[in-house]
This record gives sequence, structure tokens and C-alpha cells, in this order.
Amino acid sequence: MSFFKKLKDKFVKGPDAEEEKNDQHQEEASEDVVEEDVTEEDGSLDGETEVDEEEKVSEVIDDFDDEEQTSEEASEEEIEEDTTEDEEESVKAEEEEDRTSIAAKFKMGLAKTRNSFSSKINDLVARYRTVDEDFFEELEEVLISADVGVTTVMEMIEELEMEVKRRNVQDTQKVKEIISEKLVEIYYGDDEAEEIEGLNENPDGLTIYLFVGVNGVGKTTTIGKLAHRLKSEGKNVTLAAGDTFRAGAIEQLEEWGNRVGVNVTKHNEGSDPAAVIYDGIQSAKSKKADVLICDTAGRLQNKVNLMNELTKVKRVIEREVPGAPHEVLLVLDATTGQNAMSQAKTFSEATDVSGIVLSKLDGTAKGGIVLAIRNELDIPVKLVGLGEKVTDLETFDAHAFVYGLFADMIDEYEEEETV
Ligand SMILES: Nc1nc2c(ncn2[C@@H]2O[C@H](COP(=O)(O)OP(=O)(O)O)[C@@H](O)[C@H]2O)c(=O)[nH]1
Ligand SMILES: [Mg+2]
Repeated sequence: MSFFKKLKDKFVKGPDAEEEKNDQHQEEASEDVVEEDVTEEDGSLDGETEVDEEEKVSEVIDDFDDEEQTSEEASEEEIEEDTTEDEEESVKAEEEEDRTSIAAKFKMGLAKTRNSFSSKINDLVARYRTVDEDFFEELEEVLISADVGVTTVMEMIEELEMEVKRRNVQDTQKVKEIISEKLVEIYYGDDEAEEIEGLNENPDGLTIYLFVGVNGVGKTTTIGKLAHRLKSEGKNVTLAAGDTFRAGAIEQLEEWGNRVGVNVTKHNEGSDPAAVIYDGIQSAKSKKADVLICDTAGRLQNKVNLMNELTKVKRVIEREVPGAPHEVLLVLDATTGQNAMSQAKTFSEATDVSGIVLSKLDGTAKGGIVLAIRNELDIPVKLVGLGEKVTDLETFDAHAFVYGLFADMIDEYEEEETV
């Protein structure tokens, strides 16, 4: 199956999906009959052998809508029998809704990157009729300009060239799709999606997340967003104001705590961060909290200081809760481009970073930094900030990310397909 088609099936609802949903109740009756029709008429849907049953059904329903709805009454008796099927359908529909809303968020958050990236790719594809060396050279520049990172781009181009040869692709249009597929492949490398996506949790007791990163990257904001998300999942969340260095940092976290409705442990400005975190852990334990999220100050100016401070904080956490911290999340500001890479290197030396939070992806046209970070530092991107609102935080998903990058093309592709 084509990769664009795969992403489309996963993330994009058909243009009639809303209507379809509204009509669903009235239509349920006819659907069963239609389903039967489909199996009988399989052969008539030529060239669509890989389309799954469900899609055929909806296609047939569309056709069916245009004509008269004769079989509606005839099927009335058949409804009763498949309540379980209906239940399954509704679970499926819910899952689909989640996926499409995640995709919509990535699409919106990556608008700047996509606009710049797809217009460059489209322009490139329009100028080259065949896939040759010059084409790849220009493509290389486009990828580098999206901050994908030189090493990753080289690897990517090499694989693309091989793939294009292997599949004997002549058409530059087709290359767009292969690029999207390779981006996902390069992102995952040898790892399975489940291994590297999502946050690690403590299965029996308090989960602790430690946030690190330089000033202004979005630590406190991300903590607020994450607290909100975990709380809405039914978890008991509490925060510790470990940035005792920057003026106003404690108040800022408190504000988030109030907004989201979670408790914040704090000391005075200038006090020992490790002591705040220690108190935060005691408070979390006494409240039987599920998750404690720790804010810290990011004083990159003095690496020795930073290292000492983080080591001390981490030691306290490790001592108080065996197995903790369950994630050390380094927040990087996507708008700072390659500078984010050097921050990642410094922090990795100071502490064991387990995952990256890439904030402000919405504010950059260079979202390719995700790939550079993952590929060149071998640290997975766990969360992405796609805006300033409390709900603008998403678990990173490479497929949704690539969908966000190529959404216009994928939507276009859909139109071509259905014509
Ligand atoms: N557009 C956008 N702004 C963000 C995002 N995350 C954080 N910010 C903004 O970045 C600024 C600094 O964030 P803050 O959480 O104080 O950074 P900290 O110093 O690392 O704690 C604030 O104005 C935030 O609103 C994001 O995902 N998108
Ligand atoms: Mg802060």
C-alpha cells in the first residue's frame, strides 16, 4: 500500500465523514444490507484490492446515497442481531476520532514547517522531470534548511537514492511519498514505536518526572500542560518548584498549579533545589500522589554548577523513591535550531536525559530538528509543544509528525484517489 494512503487511512477522515456520522443512526439499517452488497460486488470495485472492507462500505454508501435508498426498509429486521458489532464499531470510531484529533494538532502545530517545506519540495518536484543527481542535491539543501541536520540528511539521501533505484522510480512526484516514508523509518531506526514513545511510569507507586533545560525553553509551561493532561486522565498530580534561581519562577509554577488545580511544593527564592524536591517527594507520598513533576533551573553558564545541582537533585530522588526519576526530560526550544543540539549535548553530559520535550514547534519553520535530535543524539522525543495553550502538548508520534509535514500532499492525494 502506498505510504500516503496509509497515513491518510490512519489520520484523515473522508470529506463526508461528518455527514456520515450524523446520518449513521438512520443509516445503520441500510448499512448491513450494503455490507452484503459489497461482498457480492467485490469484483466491481476494480483496482482497489487493498482497500479494507470498511472503506468499501463507506464508498458504497456514498454511491448509494446519491441514488435512491430503496433497501432501507428491507433491512429493518436485520439490525437487532448485531449489537456487539455496533459496540465494536463505536470503540473503533472513538479511536479514530483520537487519531484524527492528534493529526489535526500536528497539522496545525507544524503549519510553518509544512508551508516552507512543502512549497520547497513541490517547487523542486515541479522543476525536475526525472529523479537524478541534481535532484537529490537540491533535495539535500531543502532538508538541511528544515534543520534535519547534516548527518541525518546524508543518511536520508543515501537511503532515498537506494530506494528510488530499487523501486525504479522515475517520477519525481512519487519521490515525495518515499521521502515521507523514509523520515518515519529514520526516526524509529531499529527501535519499536512502543519502546520509545510515551512516558515511562512507575507501576507500583509514585512516578517522578524531572524537567531540565536552559531558561526560557518552556519547562514550566510544559509542566503545567503535562499536569493538566495527567490530571484529566484521573491521576493525582503534584509539582515541586525546583527553579529557585530565577526571579518569579516559583510564582510562575504556582500559577500553573492554581490554573490546573494541583498542589505545588515551594521554598523561598535562592534556597537549595534539592531540598525543595525532597519536600515535594514527602508531600507527594503523604498525599498518595500518582505523579510528582519537578521543575529545575537551567544555569548553562556554569556547567560544573549545573552538573553538581542536577546530580544532587537526582540523588535525592533516587534515594527517596527507588527506580525514580522515571523520566529526565530535557526541554529544548525548537525555534533555536542547531543551538538546541548543543544544549542537548551539554545536558546529556550533566545528567542521564531519558527523553526530549521539543517545545514551540508551532513557532518554527524548521521542525526537522526532531529528526536530528533523535538520530544524532539517540534520545527519543517524548513530547512536543505545539502552542501556548494548556492543551497544546502532544505525545510525539512519528507518523503524526510526518502527516503534519505532508498534510497538504496527503489531502491532495486523497482527492486524486477518489476521482
Ligand atoms: N508558541 C509556544 N510557546 C511556548 C511553548 N512552550 C512554552 N512557550 C512559551 O515560552 C516562554 C517560556 O516558557 P517557560 O515555561 O517560562 O520556560 P522555562 O524558563 O524553561 O520554564 C513562555 O512565554 C511560554 O508561553 C510552545 O509549545 N509554543
Ligand atoms: Mg521556568
